[in-house]
Amino acid sequence: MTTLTGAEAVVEMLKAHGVETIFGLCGDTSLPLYDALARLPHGMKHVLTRDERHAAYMADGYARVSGKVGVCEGPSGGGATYILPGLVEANESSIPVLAINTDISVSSRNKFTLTELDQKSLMRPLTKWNAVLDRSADIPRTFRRAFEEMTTGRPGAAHIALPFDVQNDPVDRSDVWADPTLGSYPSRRTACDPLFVELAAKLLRSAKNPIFICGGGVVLSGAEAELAELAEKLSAPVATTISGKGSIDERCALSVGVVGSNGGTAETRAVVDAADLVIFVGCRAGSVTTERWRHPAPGKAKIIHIDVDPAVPGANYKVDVPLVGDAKLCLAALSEAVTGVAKDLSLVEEQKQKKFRAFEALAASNDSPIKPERVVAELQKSLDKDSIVVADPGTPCPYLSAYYVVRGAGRRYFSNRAHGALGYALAASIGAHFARPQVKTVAVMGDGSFGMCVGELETAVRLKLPITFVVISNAVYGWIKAGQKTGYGQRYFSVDFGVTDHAKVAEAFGVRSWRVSDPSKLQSVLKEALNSKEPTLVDVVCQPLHEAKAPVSEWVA
Ligand SMILES: Cc1ncc(C[n+]2csc(CCOP(=O)(O)OP(=O)(O)O)c2C)c(N)n1
Repeated sequence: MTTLTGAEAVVEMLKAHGVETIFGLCGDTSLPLYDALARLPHGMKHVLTRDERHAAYMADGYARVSGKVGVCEGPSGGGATYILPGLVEANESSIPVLAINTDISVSSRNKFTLTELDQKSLMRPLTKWNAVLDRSADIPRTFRRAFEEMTTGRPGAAHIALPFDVQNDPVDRSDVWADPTLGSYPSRRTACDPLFVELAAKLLRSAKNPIFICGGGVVLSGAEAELAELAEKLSAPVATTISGKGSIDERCALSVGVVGSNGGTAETRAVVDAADLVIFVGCRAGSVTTERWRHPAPGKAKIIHIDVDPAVPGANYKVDVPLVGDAKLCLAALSEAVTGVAKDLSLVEEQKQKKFRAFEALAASNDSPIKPERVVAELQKSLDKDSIVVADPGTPCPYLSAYYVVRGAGRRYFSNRAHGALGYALAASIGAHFARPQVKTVAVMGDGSFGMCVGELETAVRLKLPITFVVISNAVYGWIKAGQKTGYGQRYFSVDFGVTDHAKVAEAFGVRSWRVSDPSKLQSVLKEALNSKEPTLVDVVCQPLHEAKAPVSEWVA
């Protein structure tokens, strides 16, 4: 029997699943794995990161944009606890990310060994599937299972703990094989029951004002064309969640934009409220999208709910017809079952005009500090339609979600909407760049986020990545201060922090940087930054959220 070491088998299994890029950070327990990566002619790129959290965020951004599994790795102990935030965001956002943490030897367990940690228990609630390897012979089937779990059904994250001695023990080479189709998602599409398709078609035929509310599932499934065909047939408006941005070209007459309490506006809410039938597609109908399950109002509209996860339809709304299956297949089946009708779309047009009139008035303001609307408008003008924008929570996510118009369908804009942890966008934009290096990638973050991710500027500089970072600088955890303003009688408490010149910080890392406080300079600075072939950062001195006109209709927790 020809054998490989366990570490060599891991490298071969990743390669066999079509992995091209691995994001990670070294450690004592990872030495055999790194040595295998150094010795074997695998052709995969290893991106050294400065923190495992960011390795996972990079893998997440990479997976969202590439349509492939994102892979990250780190060592035992702190490497596992630090990789965890990225893994849980990916899992809850239905993004296939595989995290590998190396571990202490099986033979060293239960001896107070440095970095010993129960990785199985730690990762279980945070992932779709996880395993701790106890012997090298299990490596091939464990990796096959992980890829299958990540890319079938509802996509999600997987975790494998890889002990030091397991990396050195033998694996039979003949067992090292994979089905490479499991390296992309969705790898296996499941069709919906034709009986339910007919029931749904009946509702669609009788509805006066149907509306689609699309979550992340449409882009994950690659169902944009099927959605457009069905919506056009029905003359039905298409609203999205933040993760659903990209389901439809937002310049199109049917597009309503983002709804909900983070990126929705009174105008988008009015369109939802007018519906007598809501078709949720790949959308969990969670608290933000539905403004705490009030829009749509329960019982007011009939509900068709399409989701690949059978647990989703019926979780939050009484569903008239559940359609369990892949979004692309479900929408295509519905399209077959209905005939075209023309409907009046004037409400959508009127509300959109109203929303953008209010936005443009603020975006035209020459006030300093610069209004968030101005930043969005200048980015919209400067970026070409294929650019990718990644937004952090705080000011960036609601304002960009509401007013940045995605031109074209597919992944062009995303944010970490499962847990909304600050400090995601910078690393996720690095992952996005590796997935689609031919387009411009931009990360927009608050200064709270900047403080949580700044170390990865070194990664961007070392790898000469032509990404532009935009910092919304206001020296405050603005979103929370705005909450204290509207909900707690302006009793501001422990939300303000000191002013930092982020351009100077970035410059010290070797990033070409600008600090802009004059709105009339923003356009020319952005142009220069965006045209650069190296990492650039624009620090924008911005109006804090509690003083701005928020796009959200209400602050809700
Ligand atoms: C890791 C993490 N901790 C706390 C929060 C809660 N939180 C949500 S928004 C926000 C303020 C964001 O501040 P900043 O990044 O400066 O952006 P701003 O709101 O000022 O635009 C905070 C603290 C969070 N989302 N993530």
